[in-house]
Amino acid sequence: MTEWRLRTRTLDLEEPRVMGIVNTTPDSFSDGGVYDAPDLAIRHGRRLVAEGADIIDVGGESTRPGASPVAVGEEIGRTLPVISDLAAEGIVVSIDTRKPEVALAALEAGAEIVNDVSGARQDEIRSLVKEKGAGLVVMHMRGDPATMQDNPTYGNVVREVTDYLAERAATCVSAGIPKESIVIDPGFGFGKNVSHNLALLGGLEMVVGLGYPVLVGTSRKSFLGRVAEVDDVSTRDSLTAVTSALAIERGVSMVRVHDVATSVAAIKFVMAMVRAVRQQEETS
Ligand code: HH2
Repeated sequence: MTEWRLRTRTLDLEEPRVMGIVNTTPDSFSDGGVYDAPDLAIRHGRRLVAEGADIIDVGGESTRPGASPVAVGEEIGRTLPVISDLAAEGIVVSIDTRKPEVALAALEAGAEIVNDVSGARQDEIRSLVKEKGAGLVVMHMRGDPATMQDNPTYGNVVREVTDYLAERAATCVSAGIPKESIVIDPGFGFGKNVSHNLALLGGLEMVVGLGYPVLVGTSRKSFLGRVAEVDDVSTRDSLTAVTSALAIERGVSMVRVHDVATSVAAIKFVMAMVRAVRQQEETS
């Protein structure tokens, strides 16, 4: 049985899980400024849980290319009221941050997971995740958000991302973080062009093969609209659901999405198909 060990509990990963996104930023690429008052963000988090989210990922700094950096105090001020409130209601909360100070404040306010898009490269992040017994998402990113989309190049993107995640996860385990606390994420859109993202989506089985649960976040990312040649939020949400379901079918454990209801429906559909295929195999 696959479980994700978090700060105060474990999450069963036998069934696919959905992480709902709550950005408390004024400038996130798809929902910046919509939930930047705590009461709006808290209400939105509750709504995503009602729609089927298992985890709420709270972020206070945009990672879109060219986003303005946010000071530690400001990031804590944006995220903490939302984290404390949702965690007090029993909701599993993760903090989307690259800053150890923000991660620490979030864990002390009730967050269970640190979602670090920089791959837990900093010693301080690894130490505090170990000390607090938190769950950790280790994501692949090329460079940093300011420069990551400046002509990213790979020989074999699937192999290179997989090798990077294997190396990062091993470093976390050497630092004393239990393997059961780690989830890996190929980082769609982080230092990848359209072809890289498509190759990664098709090649997810290699990432899954590392033996860590995998999280995938395609939600509303620009490659969806670019490939479909129709670019509005509703098309991006539909394609998020399609790519999330595809990822789950390829063995991914969890998806990170803005529009929870549509992805939950798509995942239900693909899981019904997976079960029907298994049943057919057992009876023939
Ligand atoms: N994508 C974004 C932010 N955090 N974390 C993980 N683990 N995986 C992702 O793919 C991922 C992430 C970017 O999306 P969003 O939060 O909507 O935008 P912004 O960074 O502009 O707030």
